[in-house]
Amino acid sequence: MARGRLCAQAGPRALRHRSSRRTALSLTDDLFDGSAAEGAARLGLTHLPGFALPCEQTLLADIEAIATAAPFRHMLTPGGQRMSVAMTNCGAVGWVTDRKGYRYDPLDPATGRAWPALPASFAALAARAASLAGFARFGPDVCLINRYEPGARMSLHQDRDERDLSAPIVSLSLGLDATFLFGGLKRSDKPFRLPLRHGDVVVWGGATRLAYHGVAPVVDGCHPVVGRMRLNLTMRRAR
Ligand code: MD3
Ligand code: FE
Repeated sequence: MARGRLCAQAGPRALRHRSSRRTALSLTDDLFDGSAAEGAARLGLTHLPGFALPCEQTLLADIEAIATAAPFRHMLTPGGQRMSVAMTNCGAVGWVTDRKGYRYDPLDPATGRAWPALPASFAALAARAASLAGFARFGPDVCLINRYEPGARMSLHQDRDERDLSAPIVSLSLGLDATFLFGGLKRSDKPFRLPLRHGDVVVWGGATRLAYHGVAPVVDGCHPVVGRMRLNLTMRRAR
């Protein structure tokens, strides 16, 4: 993944960056003027800015090990379009798409092997975030890892390939900033724009689980720790 090497000013800037970020817990404060709890209740999402910063190095090392065993690749949509986001997975099954459709597959089609195990660091972070959001005992069994290079985007879609839609999804953003597009239950509902930054964690569940969502094209830049990319982890219960 060439962390840091892509960035001229890696080391010292990384530390300044870390210490300048909020690390305190704050719920959905980028979205709402009113009480954060009220916003979360209305939309069914809990935004935890900077929640993952204390484990940034462990998470990045774990992602690097996963990408060595199961390389990032640009999958094809069922319609034959190459996705601009590169993906890999870890856990019991992995989310894949090709001409045959979307599905969870116990084997990585690129290697024919099982996906790497879900690291303890991912599962622990997801469980802690979910519990703060009111989902007790959430234990993810899969994690999709999305890699956005500048210009990469994800168009509005619903996630409905998981068996139990009552389980939340925990997402973690690392690297370049992104604008998350958060729509309603119809594709035509005008989306909210939620800025997501390095270290942010969002818990999505309940009313929002079937909302349309996407990511605006990632603006070029160089993150001092992660380099010229955005990484997003989505931890889910798939089976
Ligand atoms: C809200 N990924 O992989 S993560 C995806 O930033 C995906 O890479 C985005 O959408 C990303 O499917 C967003 C946050 C997320 C994931 C699933 C959701 C938000 C969601 C499902 C329902 C509502
Ligand atoms: Fe999604």
